[in-house]
Amino acid sequence: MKEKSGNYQSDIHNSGYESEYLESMLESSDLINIAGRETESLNGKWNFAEDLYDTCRRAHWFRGESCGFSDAQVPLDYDWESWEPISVPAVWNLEKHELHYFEGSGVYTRTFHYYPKSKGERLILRFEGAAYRTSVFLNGKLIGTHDGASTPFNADISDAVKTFNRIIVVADAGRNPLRIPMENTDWFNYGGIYRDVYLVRLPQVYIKDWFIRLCPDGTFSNIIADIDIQGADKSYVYGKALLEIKELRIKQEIDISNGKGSVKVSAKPELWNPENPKLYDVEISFCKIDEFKASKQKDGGFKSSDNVKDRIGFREIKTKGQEIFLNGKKIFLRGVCVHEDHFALGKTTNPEIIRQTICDLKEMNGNYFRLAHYPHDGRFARIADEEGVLLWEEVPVYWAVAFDNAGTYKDAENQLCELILRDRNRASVIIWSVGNENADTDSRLGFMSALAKKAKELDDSRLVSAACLINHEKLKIEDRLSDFLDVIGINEYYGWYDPEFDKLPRILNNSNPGKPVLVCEFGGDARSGQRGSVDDLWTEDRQKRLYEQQTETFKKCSYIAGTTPWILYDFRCPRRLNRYQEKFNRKGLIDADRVTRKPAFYVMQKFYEEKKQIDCFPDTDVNADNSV
Ligand code: GCB
Repeated sequence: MKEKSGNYQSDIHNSGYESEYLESMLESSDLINIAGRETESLNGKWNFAEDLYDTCRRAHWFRGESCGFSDAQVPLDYDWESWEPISVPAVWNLEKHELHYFEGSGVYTRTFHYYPKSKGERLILRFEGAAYRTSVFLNGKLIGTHDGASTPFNADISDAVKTFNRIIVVADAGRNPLRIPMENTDWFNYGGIYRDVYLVRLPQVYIKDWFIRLCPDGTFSNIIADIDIQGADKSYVYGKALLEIKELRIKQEIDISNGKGSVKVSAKPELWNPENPKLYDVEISFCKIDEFKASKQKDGGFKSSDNVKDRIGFREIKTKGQEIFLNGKKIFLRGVCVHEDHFALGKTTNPEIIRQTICDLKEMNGNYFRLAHYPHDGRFARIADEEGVLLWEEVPVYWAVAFDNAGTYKDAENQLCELILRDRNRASVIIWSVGNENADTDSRLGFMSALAKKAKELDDSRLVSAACLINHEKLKIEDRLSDFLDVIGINEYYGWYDPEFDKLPRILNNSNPGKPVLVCEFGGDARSGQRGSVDDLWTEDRQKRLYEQQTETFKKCSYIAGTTPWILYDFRCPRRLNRYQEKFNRKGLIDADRVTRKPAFYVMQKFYEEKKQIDCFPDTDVNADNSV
């Protein structure tokens, strides 16, 4: 603690001012599954100011909630109502030209009225995504701070809300070497509240979460449901939950004690798969133990105090030897990587964009996306469930994060948990990835193996992977993390960053991974419309040739179980400063306009057409012994 003098001014001489905001973090343990619940949107115009010196938090501006600028007795440096309106959700970088490279704190504020609809109801304030340290204030009080740009968070504001409310959100986009992601990435650092914000009303005791899936026992005949109930004091929540899946004639009572209940029910659901993305309507209701007897109804149901609805698909994903099996059938993952980056909207997206992205994948004969390098909007997995697309989802443990720092691990694990809790009821999601391109050091091994274990602990119905580096010295697929992964992901850029393409077939022949391998990245840059010979860098011709070489090589390798070239669309990237790139990574198979196909797109289309034929007539069953 620094010595303070008599004329110390705490709003100025306060370099450690941020710590008070980090005392109440909004974390995965607070996350409420709000799928299928009624929401009240807080999207729209908010007042906004770029607060380069973080004065709102430094000088506690948020405390002056009630007095407007005009009735203040002392001069104020802020003036909520006169601040320029800005859209929520949106990245500020594309809202105003001056904010294109702004990486400081943006202060957002708006008001709302609240009238309770039922006695004792709880009110939840939910953010689907804000970048990348966000402090939320309501009526002059700190509600909490969230770290991470791409996962949802919520706060129970029941005790702070009034009839007329002012909400203030400070979204700090400043890159930081100790956080996830760290300060150096190969994508654009968009800032702001860029995903939906809303209010959700809940009863006093409510269904906090549910995890409903096919039991991964190879029989396709059992469904497991875990239910989590939250009350004022979780440990005293006792009662009954009811799980109903009408189409499967399931109506199953579940005992809830200490806020938790689990059940395994036998059922023969039609299995979800890309050709037949069958989803079932699932309903869960809850009744407290002291109200249970009186609430019993003749049809076996009961009058519930809370209920939720979801649409869930049932499928099994497994590996055996060096192959991946979906519902017992061998599958080749015909994929492509995609960033959320959109030319006009940045990281903000909408259902039309997501559906168009899926159409582009299907045009390429694909069935699978690697959603790189951070959790994409939650609607992606929902729409993929409907459209029959498989997904790899990832947390931004990207490159050289501070693997030996305990706080960095906590941040990574929290984001992983938030992602898994958000999406583990989505059949489309088959792989959790714990990171990308991290050098094989001891501290990285400890950090990422712990993440892999955490993913398994939260979810036994999916595969765990990471996009690893190849051992370039030994020319071999070799990474100590592989022992903790179900599937080994590799990134390789032979023919591009390393011009000696022949190393790739040597590496593949030289390796015996013993597990399925996904080529998570390969490719090269081509400026759309740039022509030349196959030797000319940055041309479509060179990129096409590279894709031909790569796909021909993959065809000869038995343990490659899927591929995701880098990348579907060109994307903004401030590190890319040559005349062809002009601040874009140009490795897209489609231009940043999301329309213009480059010739390499059709090379992938042809490769996947061939792979699709094999998938249509599979000769391999998970029960057969296919070990190599
Ligand atoms: C990689 C990274 C990816 C980059 C890509 C590139 O290995 O995983 O984020 O954008 O290479 O274009 O260099």
